[in-house]
Amino acid sequence: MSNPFTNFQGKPATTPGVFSEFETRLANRNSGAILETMVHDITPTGTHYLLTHFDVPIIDEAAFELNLSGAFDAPYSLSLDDIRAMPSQTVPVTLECAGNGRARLEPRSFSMPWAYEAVGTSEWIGTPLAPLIARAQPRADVVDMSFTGADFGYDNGVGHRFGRALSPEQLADLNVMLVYGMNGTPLLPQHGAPLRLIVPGWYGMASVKWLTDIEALTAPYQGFQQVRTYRFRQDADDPGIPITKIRVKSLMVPPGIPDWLTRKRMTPPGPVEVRGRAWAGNTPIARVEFGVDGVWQDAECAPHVSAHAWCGWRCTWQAEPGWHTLQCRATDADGNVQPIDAPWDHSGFGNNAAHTVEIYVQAQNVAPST
Ligand SMILES: Nc1nc2c(c(=O)[nH]1)N[C@H]1C(S)=C(S)[C@@H](COP(=O)(O)O)O[C@H]1N2
Ligand SMILES: [Mo]
Repeated sequence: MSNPFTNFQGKPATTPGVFSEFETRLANRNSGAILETMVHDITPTGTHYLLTHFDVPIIDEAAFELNLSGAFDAPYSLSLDDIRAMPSQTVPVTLECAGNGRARLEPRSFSMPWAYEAVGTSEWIGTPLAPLIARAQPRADVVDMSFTGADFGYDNGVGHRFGRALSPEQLADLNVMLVYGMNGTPLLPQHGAPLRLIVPGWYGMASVKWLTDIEALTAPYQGFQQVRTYRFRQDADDPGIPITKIRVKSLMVPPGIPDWLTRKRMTPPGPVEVRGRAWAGNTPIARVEFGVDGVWQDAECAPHVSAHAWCGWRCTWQAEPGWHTLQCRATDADGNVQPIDAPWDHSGFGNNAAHTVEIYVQAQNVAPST
């Protein structure tokens, strides 16, 4: 099918060097977390990262319907009031965008240029999905359940509504929720209001926002966001491996005070308490290490905020004068260790390389001045 975005030649597969205007405009739309708020177990709502491919759809809540259709014996629709009247649960879940860290690959994929900030933890308020699916009575030959959002746009010349699917086995394995609230308040438009999916433990693309349709399919789902992207690939022709669970990762709250432009840091010498977060999908974190110029020490980990959310960590660094490179890396209970160097990926997905912060330890007292 022909459209104005077919055969768009302006997008290189990967690119080195400076960021383009396209990338910086995407970065303005899709804000990232403010790392210093990671002192909180729950990310303040206004600083939860955003990733919206197309436009935020404006949805009339009174007219809203969630439709369950396809290979169900008892398909039906629900209003928002119906969904809000169902048993509600509030679950802290850490969400991370699969593209987090993309900007730090060289050459990088030409897309949303995340460095470290596409992660956050919210208390999602909603109802478990499984009973709603069971009530519709999926037929025995269902192989995929698709979840489609109200947002429509083009990517690589293909017009589509944002959609994803999960197999019956994946649905049985994951505590998927239908969500209408976040941190004690109604879901904000940019986070998927009035209704979204939350798929705990998986990268964010699975958590479809502005959800309006659930369809039971007897053939594998072929939606663009499932088949054409969100796959680990080595090059453009690689069929790739579907992206699922969030890889083990940690971040630190950058210590000291920043330089406006470079975000490099400065701190006086002596003991510095360094804090951060670590997560690995639904797998517990077994260990977090903090490194100074390549010398590592174990950090102390707090309990996970929930089975689906990050844990806090802290350690004391004896800061000595001069420039230093600070890093952190986590190990999960399955023995997966966060790498120091970024794992290459054609689309910049799944970069869980160690977080690196440059800091100068200054002996004399630096008084605030204007
Ligand atoms: N309908 C729809 N759902 C979507 C997206 C989207 O663009 N459209 N983006 C996905 C991606 S890639 C991520 S990382 C998460 C981000 O959720 P947030 O913006 O609430 O942080 O939403 C997912 N769900
Ligand atoms: Mo994402």
